[in-house]
Amino acid sequence: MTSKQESAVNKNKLDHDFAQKYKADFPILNQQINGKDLVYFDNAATTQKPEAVLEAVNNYNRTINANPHRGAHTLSVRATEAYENARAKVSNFINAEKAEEIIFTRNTTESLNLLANSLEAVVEEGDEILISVLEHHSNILPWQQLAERKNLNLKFLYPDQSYRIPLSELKEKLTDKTKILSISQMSNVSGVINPVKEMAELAHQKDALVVVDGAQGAPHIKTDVRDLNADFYAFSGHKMLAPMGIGVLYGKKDLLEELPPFLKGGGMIEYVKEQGSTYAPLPEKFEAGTPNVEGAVGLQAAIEYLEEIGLDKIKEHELELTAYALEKMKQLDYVEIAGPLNLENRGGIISFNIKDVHSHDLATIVDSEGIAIRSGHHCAQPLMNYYQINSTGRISFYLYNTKAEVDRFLEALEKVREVFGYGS
Ligand code: C6P
Repeated sequence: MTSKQESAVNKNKLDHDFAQKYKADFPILNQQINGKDLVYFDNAATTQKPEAVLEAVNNYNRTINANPHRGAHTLSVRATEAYENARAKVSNFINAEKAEEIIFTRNTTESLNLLANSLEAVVEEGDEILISVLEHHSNILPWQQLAERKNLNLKFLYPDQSYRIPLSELKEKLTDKTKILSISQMSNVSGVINPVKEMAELAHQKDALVVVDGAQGAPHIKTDVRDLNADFYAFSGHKMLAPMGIGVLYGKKDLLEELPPFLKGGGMIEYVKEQGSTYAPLPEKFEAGTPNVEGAVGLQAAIEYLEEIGLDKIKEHELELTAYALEKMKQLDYVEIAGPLNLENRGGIISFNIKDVHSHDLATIVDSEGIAIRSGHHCAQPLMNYYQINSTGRISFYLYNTKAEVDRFLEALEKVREVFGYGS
Protein backbone atom coordinates (compact mmCIF):
# COMPACT_ATOMS: atom_id res chain seq x y z
CA MET A 1 0.00 0.00 0.00
CA THR A 2 1.32 3.48 -0.84
CA SER A 3 1.45 6.06 1.94
CA LYS A 4 -1.36 7.99 0.19
CA GLN A 5 -3.57 4.88 0.20
CA GLU A 6 -2.66 4.21 3.82
CA SER A 7 -3.62 7.69 4.92
CA ALA A 8 -6.93 7.38 3.01
CA VAL A 9 -7.65 4.13 4.87
CA ASN A 10 -6.79 5.75 8.19
CA LYS A 11 -9.05 8.70 7.42
CA ASN A 12 -11.93 6.37 6.61
CA LYS A 13 -11.32 4.51 9.84
CA LEU A 14 -11.26 7.77 11.77
CA ASP A 15 -14.57 8.81 10.25
CA HIS A 16 -16.08 5.45 11.01
CA ASP A 17 -14.75 5.37 14.58
CA PHE A 18 -15.80 8.95 15.30
CA ALA A 19 -19.42 8.54 14.26
CA GLN A 20 -19.78 4.96 15.46
CA LYS A 21 -18.56 5.94 18.91
CA TYR A 22 -21.18 8.64 19.29
CA LYS A 23 -23.97 6.95 17.37
CA ALA A 24 -24.21 4.38 20.15
CA ASP A 25 -25.31 7.21 22.48
CA PHE A 26 -28.49 7.77 20.43
CA PRO A 27 -31.04 5.02 21.07
CA ILE A 28 -33.40 6.18 18.30
CA LEU A 29 -30.74 5.54 15.66
CA ASN A 30 -30.57 1.87 16.58
CA GLN A 31 -33.68 0.80 14.69
CA GLN A 32 -34.84 -0.34 11.30
CA ILE A 33 -37.15 1.69 9.10
CA ASN A 34 -38.85 -0.18 6.25
CA GLY A 35 -36.69 -3.21 7.05
CA LYS A 36 -33.38 -1.32 6.72
CA ASP A 37 -31.02 0.19 9.30
CA LEU A 38 -32.10 3.80 9.79
CA VAL A 39 -29.93 6.48 8.18
CA TYR A 40 -30.92 9.84 9.60
CA PHE A 41 -29.96 12.65 7.21
CA ASP A 42 -32.54 15.25 8.26
CA ASN A 43 -30.51 17.01 10.92
CA ALA A 44 -31.15 20.52 9.62
CA ALA A 45 -34.84 19.93 10.39
CA THR A 46 -34.24 18.45 13.83
CA THR A 47 -31.60 16.33 15.53
CA GLN A 48 -31.78 13.25 17.74
CA LYS A 49 -31.16 13.13 21.48
CA PRO A 50 -28.35 11.24 23.19
CA GLU A 51 -28.91 9.24 26.40
CA ALA A 52 -27.35 12.09 28.39
CA VAL A 53 -30.14 14.46 27.31
CA LEU A 54 -32.93 11.90 27.73
CA GLU A 55 -31.58 11.09 31.18
CA ALA A 56 -31.26 14.73 32.28
CA VAL A 57 -34.87 15.49 31.29
CA ASN A 58 -36.14 12.29 32.85
CA ASN A 59 -34.23 12.92 36.05
CA TYR A 60 -35.54 16.49 36.28
CA ASN A 61 -39.13 15.29 35.90
CA ARG A 62 -38.69 12.45 38.36
CA THR A 63 -37.02 14.46 41.11
CA ILE A 64 -37.46 18.22 40.73
CA ASN A 65 -40.41 19.32 38.58
CA ALA A 66 -42.04 22.47 39.99
CA ASN A 67 -42.87 25.98 38.82
CA PRO A 68 -39.68 28.08 39.04
CA HIS A 69 -39.46 31.65 40.38
CA ARG A 70 -42.91 31.27 41.91
CA GLY A 71 -42.61 29.29 45.12
CA ALA A 72 -40.79 29.18 48.42
CA HIS A 73 -40.98 25.40 48.69
CA THR A 74 -37.91 23.26 48.11
CA LEU A 75 -38.89 21.82 44.73
CA SER A 76 -39.67 25.26 43.34
CA VAL A 77 -36.29 26.53 44.54
CA ARG A 78 -34.58 23.52 42.91
CA ALA A 79 -36.50 24.07 39.66
CA THR A 80 -35.36 27.71 39.71
CA GLU A 81 -31.77 26.58 40.22
CA ALA A 82 -32.02 24.06 37.37
CA TYR A 83 -33.48 26.68 35.05
CA GLU A 84 -30.90 29.33 35.93
CA ASN A 85 -28.01 26.84 35.67
CA ALA A 86 -29.18 26.06 32.15
CA ARG A 87 -29.23 29.78 31.35
CA ALA A 88 -25.67 30.15 32.64
CA LYS A 89 -24.59 27.20 30.48
CA VAL A 90 -26.15 28.70 27.35
CA SER A 91 -24.57 32.07 28.13
CA ASN A 92 -21.17 30.43 28.44
CA PHE A 93 -21.74 28.36 25.25
CA ILE A 94 -22.09 31.47 23.06
CA ASN A 95 -19.77 33.59 25.22
CA ALA A 96 -22.40 36.14 26.23
CA GLU A 97 -21.19 38.65 28.77
CA LYS A 98 -24.02 38.06 31.23
CA ALA A 99 -26.52 35.26 31.86
CA GLU A 100 -29.43 37.74 31.84
CA GLU A 101 -28.69 38.37 28.16
CA ILE A 102 -30.13 34.90 27.49
CA ILE A 103 -33.91 34.85 27.00
CA PHE A 104 -35.48 31.40 26.78
CA THR A 105 -38.11 31.06 24.06
CA ARG A 106 -39.72 28.11 22.28
CA ASN A 107 -37.47 28.22 19.21
CA THR A 108 -35.73 30.48 16.69
CA THR A 109 -39.09 31.45 15.20
CA GLU A 110 -40.37 32.74 18.53
CA SER A 111 -37.07 34.51 19.23
CA LEU A 112 -37.28 36.41 15.93
CA ASN A 113 -40.97 37.23 16.39
CA LEU A 114 -40.31 38.52 19.89
CA LEU A 115 -37.57 40.73 18.55
CA ALA A 116 -39.49 42.08 15.57
CA ASN A 117 -42.33 43.01 17.91
CA SER A 118 -40.16 44.64 20.54
CA LEU A 119 -38.03 46.50 17.98
CA GLU A 120 -41.17 48.30 16.86
CA ALA A 121 -40.27 50.75 19.63
CA VAL A 122 -37.03 51.85 17.97
CA VAL A 123 -38.01 52.24 14.30
CA GLU A 124 -39.73 55.07 12.49
CA GLU A 125 -41.64 55.37 9.23
CA GLY A 126 -39.25 55.31 6.24
CA ASP A 127 -36.55 53.30 8.05
CA GLU A 128 -35.13 50.28 6.26
CA ILE A 129 -34.79 46.64 7.30
CA LEU A 130 -32.27 44.58 5.37
CA ILE A 131 -32.53 40.81 5.10
CA SER A 132 -31.45 38.36 2.39
CA VAL A 133 -33.41 36.34 -0.12
CA LEU A 134 -31.78 33.21 1.35
CA GLU A 135 -33.58 33.56 4.67
CA HIS A 136 -35.86 31.02 6.26
CA HIS A 137 -39.49 32.22 6.45
CA SER A 138 -38.98 32.72 10.20
CA ASN A 139 -36.47 35.44 9.38
CA ILE A 140 -38.71 37.04 6.75
CA LEU A 141 -42.30 37.14 7.97
CA PRO A 142 -41.70 38.90 11.31
CA TRP A 143 -39.84 41.70 9.45
CA GLN A 144 -42.47 41.87 6.69
CA GLN A 145 -45.11 42.38 9.36
CA LEU A 146 -43.06 44.98 11.21
CA ALA A 147 -42.46 46.81 7.92
CA GLU A 148 -46.20 46.80 7.20
CA ARG A 149 -47.14 47.98 10.70
CA LYS A 150 -44.65 50.84 10.75
CA ASN A 151 -44.37 51.74 7.05
CA LEU A 152 -40.76 50.64 6.73
CA ASN A 153 -38.92 49.46 3.63
CA LEU A 154 -37.96 45.80 3.64
CA LYS A 155 -34.93 45.39 1.38
CA PHE A 156 -33.19 42.21 0.22
CA LEU A 157 -29.61 41.11 -0.30
CA TYR A 158 -29.07 38.71 -3.21
CA PRO A 159 -26.44 36.02 -3.58
CA ASP A 160 -24.34 35.40 -6.66
CA GLN A 161 -24.35 32.19 -8.69
CA SER A 162 -22.16 30.51 -6.05
CA TYR A 163 -25.04 30.98 -3.57
CA ARG A 164 -22.92 33.41 -1.53
CA ILE A 165 -23.80 37.01 -0.70
CA PRO A 166 -20.84 39.20 -1.61
CA LEU A 167 -19.94 41.87 0.95
CA SER A 168 -20.13 44.37 -1.91
CA GLU A 169 -23.86 43.61 -2.11
CA LEU A 170 -24.25 44.54 1.55
CA LYS A 171 -22.16 47.69 1.14
CA GLU A 172 -24.39 48.74 -1.74
CA LYS A 173 -27.68 48.11 0.08
CA LEU A 174 -26.79 49.63 3.46
CA THR A 175 -27.92 53.25 3.77
CA ASP A 176 -28.23 55.81 6.54
CA LYS A 177 -31.84 54.66 6.88
CA THR A 178 -30.95 50.99 7.56
CA LYS A 179 -32.06 50.30 11.13
CA ILE A 180 -31.92 46.48 11.19
CA LEU A 181 -29.84 43.88 9.38
CA SER A 182 -31.15 40.35 10.02
CA ILE A 183 -29.14 37.57 8.46
CA SER A 184 -28.72 33.81 8.84
CA GLN A 185 -25.40 32.40 9.98
CA MET A 186 -25.86 29.37 7.73
CA SER A 187 -28.46 28.76 5.02
CA ASN A 188 -30.72 25.76 5.66
CA VAL A 189 -30.93 25.15 1.90
CA SER A 190 -27.51 25.72 0.37
CA GLY A 191 -25.38 25.20 3.50
CA VAL A 192 -23.56 28.50 2.84
CA ILE A 193 -22.07 30.13 5.91
CA ASN A 194 -22.39 33.91 5.75
CA PRO A 195 -19.54 36.17 6.89
CA VAL A 196 -21.70 37.49 9.73
CA LYS A 197 -18.84 39.12 11.62
CA GLU A 198 -17.82 41.23 8.62
CA MET A 199 -21.47 41.92 7.85
CA ALA A 200 -22.08 43.09 11.42
CA GLU A 201 -19.11 45.43 11.20
CA LEU A 202 -20.42 47.03 8.01
CA ALA A 203 -23.95 47.36 9.41
CA HIS A 204 -22.67 48.90 12.64
CA GLN A 205 -20.84 51.56 10.61
CA LYS A 206 -24.36 52.69 9.64
CA ASP A 207 -25.59 52.35 13.26
CA ALA A 208 -27.92 49.51 12.26
CA LEU A 209 -28.83 46.76 14.73
CA VAL A 210 -27.56 43.32 13.76
CA VAL A 211 -29.72 40.23 14.24
CA VAL A 212 -28.23 36.82 13.48
CA ASP A 213 -30.44 33.79 12.83
CA GLY A 214 -28.24 31.08 14.30
CA ALA A 215 -30.70 28.19 13.85
CA GLN A 216 -28.26 26.34 11.56
CA GLY A 217 -25.17 27.99 13.03
CA ALA A 218 -25.17 27.36 16.79
CA PRO A 219 -25.39 23.55 16.44
CA HIS A 220 -22.35 23.33 14.13
CA ILE A 221 -20.19 26.44 14.33
CA LYS A 222 -18.39 27.46 17.50
CA THR A 223 -20.09 30.80 18.08
CA ASP A 224 -18.90 33.74 20.13
CA VAL A 225 -21.55 36.46 20.10
CA ARG A 226 -19.09 39.02 21.44
CA ASP A 227 -16.58 38.29 18.72
CA LEU A 228 -19.34 38.42 16.07
CA ASN A 229 -20.55 41.61 17.74
CA ALA A 230 -24.14 40.52 17.02
CA ASP A 231 -26.69 42.65 18.83
CA PHE A 232 -29.12 39.73 18.86
CA TYR A 233 -28.63 36.03 18.16
CA ALA A 234 -31.43 33.43 17.90
CA PHE A 235 -31.29 29.63 17.89
CA SER A 236 -33.28 26.45 18.64
CA GLY A 237 -32.40 23.65 21.06
CA HIS A 238 -33.90 20.88 18.95
CA LYS A 239 -31.37 21.40 16.15
CA MET A 240 -28.53 20.69 18.60
CA LEU A 241 -29.60 17.47 20.37
CA ALA A 242 -31.94 19.13 22.88
CA PRO A 243 -35.72 18.69 23.15
CA MET A 244 -38.19 20.58 20.98
CA GLY A 245 -39.84 23.62 22.56
CA ILE A 246 -36.74 25.33 23.95
CA GLY A 247 -35.02 28.14 22.07
CA VAL A 248 -32.84 31.12 22.81
CA LEU A 249 -32.75 34.81 22.09
CA TYR A 250 -29.47 36.44 23.05
CA GLY A 251 -29.40 40.23 23.18
CA LYS A 252 -26.91 42.78 24.42
CA LYS A 253 -28.00 43.79 27.90
CA ASP A 254 -28.34 47.53 27.28
CA LEU A 255 -30.46 46.89 24.18
CA LEU A 256 -32.74 44.34 25.87
CA GLU A 257 -33.21 46.73 28.78
CA GLU A 258 -34.33 49.43 26.41
CA LEU A 259 -36.89 47.28 24.57
CA PRO A 260 -40.49 46.72 25.71
CA PRO A 261 -41.58 43.12 26.35
CA PHE A 262 -43.50 41.16 23.72
CA LEU A 263 -45.61 38.72 25.76
CA LYS A 264 -47.19 39.97 28.96
CA GLY A 265 -48.48 38.08 31.98
CA GLY A 266 -47.23 36.12 34.97
CA GLY A 267 -43.55 35.95 35.79
CA MET A 268 -42.49 39.13 33.97
CA ILE A 269 -43.78 41.85 36.26
CA GLU A 270 -42.50 43.97 39.11
CA TYR A 271 -45.80 45.58 40.20
CA VAL A 272 -49.25 45.30 38.69
CA LYS A 273 -51.88 47.90 39.50
CA GLU A 274 -55.41 48.17 38.19
CA GLN A 275 -54.14 50.68 35.70
CA GLY A 276 -50.57 50.13 34.49
CA SER A 277 -47.73 47.82 35.48
CA THR A 278 -43.96 47.79 35.78
CA TYR A 279 -41.79 44.98 34.54
CA ALA A 280 -39.27 42.66 36.13
CA PRO A 281 -35.60 43.10 35.26
CA LEU A 282 -33.91 40.94 32.61
CA PRO A 283 -34.32 38.17 31.69
CA GLU A 284 -37.79 37.68 33.26
CA LYS A 285 -39.14 40.76 31.46
CA PHE A 286 -39.17 38.71 28.24
CA GLU A 287 -40.31 35.39 29.71
CA ALA A 288 -44.01 35.68 30.48
CA GLY A 289 -45.81 32.52 31.59
CA THR A 290 -44.57 29.24 33.01
CA PRO A 291 -41.31 28.38 31.25
CA ASN A 292 -40.08 25.12 29.72
CA VAL A 293 -37.71 24.10 32.50
CA GLU A 294 -37.29 20.51 31.33
CA GLY A 295 -36.39 21.83 27.88
CA ALA A 296 -33.78 24.15 29.38
CA VAL A 297 -32.37 21.28 31.42
CA GLY A 298 -32.22 19.18 28.24
CA LEU A 299 -30.49 22.03 26.40
CA GLN A 300 -27.88 22.27 29.13
CA ALA A 301 -27.21 18.52 28.87
CA ALA A 302 -26.99 18.79 25.06
CA ILE A 303 -24.45 21.61 25.29
CA GLU A 304 -22.39 19.65 27.80
CA TYR A 305 -22.46 16.65 25.46
CA LEU A 306 -21.43 18.72 22.42
CA GLU A 307 -18.72 20.55 24.34
CA GLU A 308 -17.25 17.31 25.59
CA ILE A 309 -16.70 16.23 21.96
CA GLY A 310 -15.92 19.73 20.66
CA LEU A 311 -17.88 21.63 18.02
CA ASP A 312 -14.73 22.04 15.93
CA LYS A 313 -14.28 18.28 15.71
CA ILE A 314 -17.94 17.79 14.85
CA LYS A 315 -17.73 20.39 12.10
CA GLU A 316 -14.62 18.77 10.69
CA HIS A 317 -16.43 15.43 10.60
CA GLU A 318 -19.47 16.97 8.89
CA LEU A 319 -17.26 18.64 6.28
CA GLU A 320 -15.50 15.38 5.57
CA LEU A 321 -18.89 13.77 4.91
CA THR A 322 -19.93 16.75 2.80
CA ALA A 323 -16.77 16.60 0.69
CA TYR A 324 -17.24 12.87 0.20
CA ALA A 325 -20.91 13.17 -0.77
CA LEU A 326 -20.35 16.19 -3.04
CA GLU A 327 -17.50 14.46 -4.85
CA LYS A 328 -19.67 11.43 -5.59
CA MET A 329 -22.83 13.40 -6.41
CA LYS A 330 -20.95 15.66 -8.85
CA GLN A 331 -20.10 12.58 -10.87
CA LEU A 332 -23.77 11.68 -11.35
CA ASP A 333 -25.04 13.47 -14.44
CA TYR A 334 -28.66 13.23 -13.24
CA VAL A 335 -27.97 15.11 -9.99
CA GLU A 336 -28.22 18.91 -9.80
CA ILE A 337 -26.81 20.45 -6.63
CA ALA A 338 -28.43 23.62 -5.32
CA GLY A 339 -25.48 25.06 -3.47
CA PRO A 340 -21.73 25.53 -3.63
CA LEU A 341 -19.72 22.60 -4.96
CA ASN A 342 -16.68 23.34 -2.83
CA LEU A 343 -16.20 23.48 0.95
CA GLU A 344 -15.41 27.17 1.24
CA ASN A 345 -17.64 28.79 3.90
CA ARG A 346 -19.97 25.87 3.87
CA GLY A 347 -21.55 23.47 6.35
CA GLY A 348 -22.91 19.93 6.14
CA ILE A 349 -26.11 20.57 4.19
CA ILE A 350 -26.56 19.51 0.55
CA SER A 351 -29.70 20.38 -1.42
CA PHE A 352 -30.12 18.71 -4.76
CA ASN A 353 -32.50 17.47 -7.41
CA ILE A 354 -32.67 14.35 -9.51
CA LYS A 355 -33.50 15.35 -13.08
CA ASP A 356 -37.18 14.87 -13.91
CA VAL A 357 -38.11 13.57 -10.44
CA HIS A 358 -40.06 15.61 -7.90
CA SER A 359 -38.28 15.92 -4.56
CA HIS A 360 -41.22 14.37 -2.66
CA ASP A 361 -41.04 11.25 -4.86
CA LEU A 362 -37.30 11.19 -4.32
CA ALA A 363 -37.68 11.40 -0.52
CA THR A 364 -40.37 8.71 -0.49
CA ILE A 365 -38.27 6.23 -2.48
CA VAL A 366 -35.17 6.96 -0.41
CA ASP A 367 -37.28 6.45 2.73
CA SER A 368 -38.24 3.00 1.50
CA GLU A 369 -34.51 2.25 1.85
CA GLY A 370 -34.59 3.43 5.50
CA ILE A 371 -33.03 6.83 4.75
CA ALA A 372 -34.62 10.00 6.14
CA ILE A 373 -34.02 13.11 4.02
CA ARG A 374 -36.03 16.29 3.68
CA SER A 375 -37.80 17.48 0.56
CA GLY A 376 -39.78 20.56 -0.44
CA HIS A 377 -39.10 24.29 -0.29
CA HIS A 378 -37.49 24.14 3.18
CA CYS A 379 -39.45 27.21 4.31
CA ALA A 380 -37.32 29.31 1.97
CA GLN A 381 -39.65 30.13 -0.92
CA PRO A 382 -37.97 33.44 -1.86
CA LEU A 383 -34.69 31.54 -2.31
CA MET A 384 -36.46 28.91 -4.42
CA ASN A 385 -38.05 31.64 -6.56
CA TYR A 386 -34.75 33.45 -6.92
CA TYR A 387 -32.99 30.37 -8.25
CA GLN A 388 -36.14 29.26 -10.09
CA ILE A 389 -36.31 25.89 -8.46
CA ASN A 390 -39.54 24.36 -7.36
CA SER A 391 -38.20 22.27 -4.50
CA THR A 392 -35.18 20.17 -3.58
CA GLY A 393 -34.21 17.05 -1.71
CA ARG A 394 -31.85 17.81 1.17
CA ILE A 395 -29.38 15.79 3.21
CA SER A 396 -27.87 17.29 6.34
CA PHE A 397 -25.25 15.73 8.58
CA TYR A 398 -24.42 15.61 12.26
CA LEU A 399 -21.88 13.89 14.43
CA TYR A 400 -23.47 10.43 14.21
CA ASN A 401 -23.47 10.11 10.39
CA THR A 402 -20.93 8.03 8.49
CA LYS A 403 -19.47 7.64 5.00
CA ALA A 404 -21.03 4.17 4.83
CA GLU A 405 -24.42 5.91 5.26
CA VAL A 406 -23.56 8.29 2.41
CA ASP A 407 -22.82 5.22 0.27
CA ARG A 408 -26.25 3.78 1.17
CA PHE A 409 -27.81 7.08 0.16
CA LEU A 410 -25.99 7.11 -3.19
CA GLU A 411 -27.22 3.59 -3.89
CA ALA A 412 -30.75 4.73 -3.05
CA LEU A 413 -30.41 7.53 -5.64
CA GLU A 414 -29.76 4.86 -8.26
CA LYS A 415 -32.96 3.18 -7.14
CA VAL A 416 -34.88 6.43 -7.61
CA ARG A 417 -33.69 6.52 -11.21
CA GLU A 418 -34.69 2.91 -11.73
CA VAL A 419 -38.17 3.38 -10.26
CA PHE A 420 -38.73 6.19 -12.76
CA GLY A 421 -37.48 3.99 -15.56
CA TYR A 422 -34.35 6.05 -16.34
CA GLY A 423 -31.93 3.21 -15.62
CA SER A 424 -28.36 3.85 -14.61
N1 C6P B 1 -35.40 25.06 9.57
C1 C6P B 1 -35.41 23.05 8.23
O1 C6P B 1 -35.75 21.89 7.97
P1 C6P B 1 -37.53 26.68 14.37
O2 C6P B 1 -38.54 25.93 13.56
O3 C6P B 1 -38.10 27.90 14.99
O4 C6P B 1 -36.80 25.82 15.33
O5 C6P B 1 -36.40 27.17 13.34
C2 C6P B 1 -36.73 28.03 12.31
C3 C6P B 1 -35.54 28.24 11.41
C4 C6P B 1 -35.00 29.51 11.32
N2 C6P B 1 -33.92 29.73 10.57
C5 C6P B 1 -33.32 28.76 9.86
C6 C6P B 1 -32.10 29.07 9.07
C7 C6P B 1 -33.84 27.46 9.91
O6 C6P B 1 -33.25 26.50 9.21
C8 C6P B 1 -34.99 27.19 10.68
C9 C6P B 1 -35.62 25.82 10.70
C10 C6P B 1 -35.88 23.68 9.51
O7 C6P B 1 -34.67 23.69 7.48
C11 C6P B 1 -37.37 23.56 9.65
S1 C6P B 1 -38.24 24.41 8.38
